[in-house]
Amino acid sequence: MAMPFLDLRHFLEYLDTRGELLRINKPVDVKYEIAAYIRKTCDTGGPALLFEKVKGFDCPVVGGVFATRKRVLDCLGMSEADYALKFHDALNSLVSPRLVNSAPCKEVIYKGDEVDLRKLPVPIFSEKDSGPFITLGIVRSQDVTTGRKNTAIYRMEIKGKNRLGILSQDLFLQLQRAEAKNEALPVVITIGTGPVIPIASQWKAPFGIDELELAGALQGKPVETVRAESVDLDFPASAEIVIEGSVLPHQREVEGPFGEVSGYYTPASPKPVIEVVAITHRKTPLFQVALTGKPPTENHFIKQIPLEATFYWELRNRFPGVKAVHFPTSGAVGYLAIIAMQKNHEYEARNLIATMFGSLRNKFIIVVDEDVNIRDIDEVLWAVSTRCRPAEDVILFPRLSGSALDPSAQEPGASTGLGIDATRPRKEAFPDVVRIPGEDQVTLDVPARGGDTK
Ligand SMILES: Cc1cc2nc3c(=O)[nH]c(=O)nc-3n(C[C@H](O)[C@H](O)[C@H](O)COP(=O)(O)O)c2cc1C
Ligand SMILES: [Mn+2]
Repeated sequence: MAMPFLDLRHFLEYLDTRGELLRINKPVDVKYEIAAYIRKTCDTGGPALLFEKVKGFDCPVVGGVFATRKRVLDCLGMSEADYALKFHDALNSLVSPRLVNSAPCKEVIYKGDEVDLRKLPVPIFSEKDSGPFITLGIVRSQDVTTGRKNTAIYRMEIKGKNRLGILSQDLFLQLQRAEAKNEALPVVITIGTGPVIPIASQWKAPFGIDELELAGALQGKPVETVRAESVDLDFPASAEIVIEGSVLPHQREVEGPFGEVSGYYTPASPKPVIEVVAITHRKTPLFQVALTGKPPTENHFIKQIPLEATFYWELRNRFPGVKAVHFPTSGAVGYLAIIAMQKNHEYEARNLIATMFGSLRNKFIIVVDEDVNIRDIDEVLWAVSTRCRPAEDVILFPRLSGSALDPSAQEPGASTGLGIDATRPRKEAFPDVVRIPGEDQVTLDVPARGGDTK
């Protein structure tokens, strides 16, 4: 049985044995060149990329690890057939992290004046980005009032030797609570952790629930954490590189623009600032990056499996007929949800749509019957075209709170929900789908031609 990988290096070794790790020996530039390579591998379903020589830096860069949906499943030790149920079980039995005493990411320690973020090979990704961004930093923080921890990926712009800008969600709520007490918010940023951790961090867990507990459950083993050097926090011990510091209270500095997950730039705007007080790393660390931009990118594939699985779990609790959930990359993994369900009541698909309007993934929701393959957009559009009566089955819900990054939003973070019920009515007779007896048994064995070796 496939096992989840607990460490990035082991996963890279595994990819190597499968011909899915390309070592790039030619010196590459952090400005655009690394991103261009990852763009190519995302567009072609290509290998993970190890940039062995980065111009001006000692530290190699790894990117494209999550450039395909299949690799995300592989690092979890899961398959298309079992991931939804495995997440379902994990979400029902979270596993707390386990503190250990030491970790290789403490082999080299820089503190105070020795700290210099500019020594890290942080790429500049897209043409109009305002500077280098850490795109695969796992940010861990703790609420000052409840003591509850949070783990998520947030983009961070390098703003000097010890300053970072940050765009965040739950962490921003924690910051506001710290600011109410005029306190800074300590954070630890880890780069190059075991691959299950970035995936688990995409669960939009209720505020106050630590996403590392899902990582532990998915791994079937607690995530090992170690104490930070300079702040009172623990963080994943598997990290390659660790950045410790605090979000400064009541300080905002302009951050951005940045080429985002929607496929468009988000404009510059004032954002919170992290002051870095320590950097630690392994003796020969790897700097891991993830491409963000027009779909499909790593950003989309990192989110896709955990979003589908966590929504499946949540929706199943209310609607036992839900069979599968898909967030296509064309919808930037969040703006378009397709759900297959077996209705137990005539209008249940509409209740399901109403529930989705209540989530943050509420822009376009298509509900189809369980006979439709929701991973096949053509089949979904066939169901919409033939099973939906627009006047009755299309539901608009204006002025919802939604994605902060949707370029079409009338105001930032505002959304109009559109639900399409493309399920057949239960009570009325609906024509049968055309089928030919024996169609599944036919195989077309095209005779091999001369010269073909396969
Ligand atoms: C590569 C990558 C980059 C991301 N960058 C950001 C970001 O800059 N800001 C943000 O709020 N969310 C970002 N996300 C999404 C969050 O990590 C995700 O929504 C997470 O569930 C938020 O956790 P939270 O609810 O604890 O804040 C990113 C996701 C990925 C995969
Ligand atoms: Mn959270």
